[in-house]
Amino acid sequence: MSVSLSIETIRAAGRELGLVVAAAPPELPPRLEAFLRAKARAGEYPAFTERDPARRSPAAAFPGVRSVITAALPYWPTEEDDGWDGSRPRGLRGFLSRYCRGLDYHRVLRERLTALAGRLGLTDYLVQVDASPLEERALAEASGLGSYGANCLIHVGPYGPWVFLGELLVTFEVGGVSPVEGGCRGCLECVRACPTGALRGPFDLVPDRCLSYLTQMRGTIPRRYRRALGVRVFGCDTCQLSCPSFKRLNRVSYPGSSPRLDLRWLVDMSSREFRRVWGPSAIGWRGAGILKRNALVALGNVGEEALPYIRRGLEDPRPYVRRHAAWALGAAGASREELKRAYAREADPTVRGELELWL
Ligand code: B12
Ligand code: SF4
Ligand code: SF4
Repeated sequence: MSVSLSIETIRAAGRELGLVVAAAPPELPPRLEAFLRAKARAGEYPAFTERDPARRSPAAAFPGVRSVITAALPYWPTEEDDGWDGSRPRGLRGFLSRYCRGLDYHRVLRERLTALAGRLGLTDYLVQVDASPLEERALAEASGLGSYGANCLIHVGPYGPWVFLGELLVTFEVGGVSPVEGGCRGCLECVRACPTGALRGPFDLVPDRCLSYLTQMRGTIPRRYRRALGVRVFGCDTCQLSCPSFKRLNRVSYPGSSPRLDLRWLVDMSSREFRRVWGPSAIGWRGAGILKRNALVALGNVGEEALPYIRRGLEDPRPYVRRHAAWALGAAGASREELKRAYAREADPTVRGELELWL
C-alpha cells in the first residue's frame, strides 16, 4: 500500500495527542559519526549508548524505512514549581528528577506514538522510545523538531528542554522539514551551574561525571561526587533549571504523579514496596538497593538530624549499600566514638575502608 501524508496532517494528528511532531529522512548527520569516534577515542563513551555504529541507523532498526517521524512529549508540570534542584537539603526530603515523577515516559510516549500511527491509518511502522540504539537528539535536530542547547538537550519551542523524545519509523517519504522555533541563547548558565563539571563546555558532556548517570549506575558512587549529589535520589535537573527559558514555559498535564520522596522511608523500603510505588515510573527498571544507596548519600549530606536513619543503613546485608552508609555516617557528623564502634562491628574490608577515611 503506498501512503502519502503531508507533514501538516501528521503534525495536526500529533497535536491532538499532546505531541510536537516533525519528520526527517532516515540518515544520521555525518558529523555525528566523527563525533562519536572522537568520544570513543577519548574514553568518554556514555554508558547506555549503542556502541555499534551500524545499529544506530534507522535502516538497521527498520529495513525499508523512508522517513523518521520525530516526536516530543512535553512534561513540564502544571502545578507550581519553585525550581528546587536538590543541591541543598529541605529537611529529610529527597529529590527526584522531574522526568521520573509521573508515569514512565517510555510507556506514555510509546502508547501515543502507536495511537498516532493508528490515526494516520498506518500498518507498516516501528515505534522507538529511548531504549533503542538510535541517537534520538540528532534525529530530532535533523527533523527541525528542536535544536541542541549547550546543555546537550534538545529544546523544543515553548517547552524548552523539558521534553521526552520518541520516533515513528515509516515506509513512505514525508516532505518538508519543520522550522525550529526558539532554542538556546548561548548564555552558558547551564555550564556554570553543573555541580560536577560534567558539562565541560557547551555541547560537551562527560557522561561518567554526570549526576544523572551516577544515580543510575550500579555499584559504588565515587567518593569525589558524593557531596555534589546533595539530596538527589534519582536524576539531575540542574542544567535544565538553570536555563532562562525555565521561567516562561508552557505547562502541560503529564499523566501520573509521585508521592513526596521521604529519605527515612527509602532507607527502610522493601523490594516489594519499591515495585508497588515506583514500578509504573521511569525508575521502575532500577532496583530498591540503588535507591537506598542514593538515599544514604543524600542523608549524609543532610547532616546530624539524619544520623538515626543512616545507622539503619549500616544494618543492610548488601556491602555496597553499607559502604555508602559508612560514608554518610562520617559526612553527617557522627562522633569519632561512633565511627570506631561501627568499624569494630563491620567485617567487610571495603566498608571498613570507608569508615577508616573518617577516623
Ligand atoms: C546515554 C544517555 C544518557 C547518559 C549520557 C548523556 C549524554 N549526553 O550522552 C546520561 C545517563 C548521563 C543521561 C542523562 C540525561 N538524560 Co539521557 N539519554 C541517553 C540516551 C539513552 C543515549 C544518548 C547517547 O547515546 N548519547 C551519545 C553521546 C555521544 O551524545 P553527546 O555526548 O551528548 O553528544 C551529543 C551532543 O553533544 C551533540 N553535539 C556534539 N557536538 C556538538 C557540536 C554542536 C555545535 C552542537 C550543536 C551539538 C553537538 O551531538 C551529540 C549527539 O547527539 C538517550 C536516548 C537515545 N536513545 O538517544 C537519552 C536522552 C538523551 N536523555 C534524556 C534525558 C531527559 C536525560 C536527562 C535530562 C535526565 C535527567 N533529568 O537526569 C539527563 C541530561 C544530561 C544532559 N545534560 O545531557 C532525553 C533527552 C531529551 C531532550 N530534550 O533532549 C533522551 C533523548 C531520552 C528520551 N527519549 O527522551 N542520558
Ligand atoms: S544533569 Fe546535572 S550533572 Fe549532568 S550535566 Fe546536567 S547539571 Fe551536570
Ligand atoms: S542555560 Fe543558556 S546556554 Fe545553556 S541551554 Fe539554556 S540558553 Fe543555552
